[in-house]
Amino acid sequence: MTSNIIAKIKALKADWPGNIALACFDPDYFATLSENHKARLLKCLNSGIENPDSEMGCYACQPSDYDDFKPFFSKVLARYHKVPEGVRHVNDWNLKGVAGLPADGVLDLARLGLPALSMRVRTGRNLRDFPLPGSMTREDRIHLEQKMMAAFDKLIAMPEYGGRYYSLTPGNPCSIDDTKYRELVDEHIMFKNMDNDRYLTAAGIAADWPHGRGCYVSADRGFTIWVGEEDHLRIICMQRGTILNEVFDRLKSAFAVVEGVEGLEFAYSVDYGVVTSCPTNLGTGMRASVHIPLPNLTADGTDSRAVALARPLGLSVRGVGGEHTPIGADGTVDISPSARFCITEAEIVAALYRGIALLKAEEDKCNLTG
Ligand code: ADP
Ligand code: DAR
Repeated sequence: MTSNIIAKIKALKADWPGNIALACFDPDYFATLSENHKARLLKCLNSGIENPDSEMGCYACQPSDYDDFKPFFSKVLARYHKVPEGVRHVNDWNLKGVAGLPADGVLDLARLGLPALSMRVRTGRNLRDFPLPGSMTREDRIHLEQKMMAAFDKLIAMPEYGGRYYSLTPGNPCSIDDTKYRELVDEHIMFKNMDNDRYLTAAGIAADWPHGRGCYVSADRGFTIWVGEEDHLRIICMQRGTILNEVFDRLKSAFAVVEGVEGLEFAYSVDYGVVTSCPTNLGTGMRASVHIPLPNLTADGTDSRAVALARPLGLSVRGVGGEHTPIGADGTVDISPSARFCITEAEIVAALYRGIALLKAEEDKCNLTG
């Protein structure tokens, strides 16, 4: 069986050079592993084997995978994040001292000539006493949801974070019907049906859908916590406005409250920082994004020009429904820094501000040149 899978990986590697996991798979290293570790590593690569068009092509399935398979993951991380192998990640939410900030430290989009826009910052976390989503059983998923529902009771009692939990688990006392689910997805509050994501399905991350899945939402709908998506938790703040500091600082405060809930112990690595399912999120687990209309750069109805301009600026361009979705009819796109590893949380939000300024200048140039 092993020789067959190695031959399959070798063939796929030749046909799909952009698949980082396949490119970094070393048969000689693989041969040194025990049968148990061979099976564990192949499970990490299954999504990229079944979906050779993957960019990353692998997910961690146990919190210790990044350390247990360091010769493999250190190559994957270096190639995707474009950092030296073996570099150590540092976390820091403090904006003070971050290079390139305005003198007063205020990241105000209005200063760039922009109106109030939808701003969102999220970070992922996984509880260290559970397998990562790719290896959870249905019982694990239900147990994790119940543990989080007890934690949410503490948030519900707090004026600035109080709200309610919406569960997708059949029979859960907080369960919602499909109409409410779709309403929350359309509001960009709840995550999309994971059964429709072939990468997450092949990774085992979408297994048992929708059991153990749900979303906590604060009363003002500006603070949400996803339960059971690609990571155990996605902790999110989102608001319409122009000052990025506000949404970033609210997430920083809200996360500190969540982290302080007794019994919630998150998975961290001394080398890699926050442990996440996907290596693209490792380190900070943070995506900071703005939905910005770029009608000139998307005048051809696609994001091609925006992507070509954004990539050298270290920015990702996605659709208004998030990953793998189309841009808005009015040319609105989701812009976020691509870097999440070997960059601090504060540097990410500063990079978003700088990136938006540069992209806005390119959009305005189209107005001048027609
Ligand atoms: P993530 O961004 O956490 O990796 P997705 O790409 O699946 O997850 O996006 C999750 C949801 O968040 C989607 O509905 C997407 O439209 C929404 N979203 C992302 N950024 C923003 C934003 N700046 N404003 C409003 N909604 C956003
Ligand atoms: N399609 C997968 C996802 C990579 C990044 N997106 C995440 N983690 N949601 C790939 O390997 O390309």
